[in-house]
Amino acid sequence: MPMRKLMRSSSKIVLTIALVAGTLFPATRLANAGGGEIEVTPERAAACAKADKRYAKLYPNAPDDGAVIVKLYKYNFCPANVTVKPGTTVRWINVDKRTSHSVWLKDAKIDESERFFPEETWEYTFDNPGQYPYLCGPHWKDEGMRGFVKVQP
Ligand SMILES: [Cu+2]
Repeated sequence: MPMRKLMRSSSKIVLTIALVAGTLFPATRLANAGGGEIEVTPERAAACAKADKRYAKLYPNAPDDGAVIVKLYKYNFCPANVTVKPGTTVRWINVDKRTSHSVWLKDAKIDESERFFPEETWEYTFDNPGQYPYLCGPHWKDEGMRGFVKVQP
């Protein structure tokens, strides 16, 4: 086979492999392949800045009971990545206006939460060190709504 043709066909093979890999492992998954952390795009960071403002407005006098707060807003977990000590409760608060969400610690084989509506919460206490990627049941596939909890050793 002439070199040119060989090069062309091997680049086709590379493309095919990339396409297959893209099908098997969606982009978000590939982006997480390293440490499991969620990639925060500028768009998601901007949405989370709004989520913080909304949270502050909704709960101006929220007591600090040691729980780590993750807001759910416009198909984002805010912040998407949290690192906590063992025994920490993470409390997810829906600060959206209409949309209900869930928290699904699928890889840890923990049942998906009920769908919770704006200004409702769900929480979980992480006793064991490890990495806990999680999803929003209704929105992880199409909206890439995913989060990540790292529990320190
Ligand atoms: Cu959701």
